[in-house]
Amino acid sequence: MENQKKVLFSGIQPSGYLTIGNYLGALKNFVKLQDQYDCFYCVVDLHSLTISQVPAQLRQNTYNLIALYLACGLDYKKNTLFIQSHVPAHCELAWALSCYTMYGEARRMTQFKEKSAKHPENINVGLFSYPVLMAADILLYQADLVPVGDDQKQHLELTRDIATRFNNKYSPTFVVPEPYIPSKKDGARIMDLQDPEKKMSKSDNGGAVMMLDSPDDIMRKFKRAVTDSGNEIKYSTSKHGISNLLTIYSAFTGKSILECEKEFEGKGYGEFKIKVAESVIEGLKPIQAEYARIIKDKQFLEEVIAEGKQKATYASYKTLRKVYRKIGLIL
Ligand code: ATP
Ligand code: LTN
Repeated sequence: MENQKKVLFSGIQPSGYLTIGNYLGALKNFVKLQDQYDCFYCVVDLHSLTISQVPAQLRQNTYNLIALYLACGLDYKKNTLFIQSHVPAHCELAWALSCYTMYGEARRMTQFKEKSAKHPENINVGLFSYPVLMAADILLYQADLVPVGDDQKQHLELTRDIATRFNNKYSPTFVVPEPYIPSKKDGARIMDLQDPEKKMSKSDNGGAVMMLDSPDDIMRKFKRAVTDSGNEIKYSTSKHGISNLLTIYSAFTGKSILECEKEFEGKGYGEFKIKVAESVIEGLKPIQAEYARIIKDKQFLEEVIAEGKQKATYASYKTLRKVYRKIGLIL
């Protein structure tokens, strides 16, 4: 009998070391959801080509990300952990879907606008069609749920529009996926510690805290975090730095924002920052220890990758064949 569980798909780019934003916005939920869903967790290496990469580093980042998935507690037997470029169906479906995506829709994507502004020397066509490849990733596996950070919401909406358009033009083919985005206070968008109005990002890491940073580095980064000129530790839309630190503290300790505010009533920013750093150091400690063990075991990593490739290939071609048949290609 077929697996009755609903399907979950998500991906992270191997574009550098992961930040605690990637962890709280995405990875932490991957672990939480793995028992409930039939999960596909992908290392989206093809997406990372949209920004210039150093080949040797890209290869290393890809292994690192697989090891980090495992270190966070993702079970490779229960889930499918795999590398996007190992399954050609992603590119094949992306091409087909690009013919059902309007230029005007793609042009509206804020990530495209932001990344174009950040890399004016490399506004490539891949950067523009990035969301179509992302839609292909998700729709290939008939995913019901996609856990992502808030910055990916617009791409998920586009994916839903493409799926619905295709289903209406032919016949029901794709599951229309739902996003799973944590609430703002749970870490949907962790901000940069040096510029708390900007998203913390792994490829632009001025004020980013990395999951594999040493305790000393983590402490130093939090001590230098930008706050405001006030002295109250309160969550507020006008206090970007403090609100961000409260979100991080709340997510790492499991306490509500209200509890955190109470805990620091009458306390100074300096003391608060140290406590936040300590919670992050503690929270990352077991993951870092597991990571250090796994990354050395190349043979094991290769085994995980090979198994993922096989499982993902099988699942994806079922959908691709169905699509090709419906649009009139000869199989
Ligand atoms: P890049 O800087 O290379 O664009 P990134 O740090 O934005 O990378 P992605 O690989 O694009 O990371 O994203 C992986 C996942 O992490 C996505 O689900 C994304 O929404 C989430 N994410 C990224 N940054 C943050 C953040 N600052 N806060 C919460 N979630 C985040
Ligand atoms: N665009 C995503 C990465 C990504 C993704 C996906 C996430 C590529 N394909 C499919 C969820 C589902 C990002 O994190 N920037």
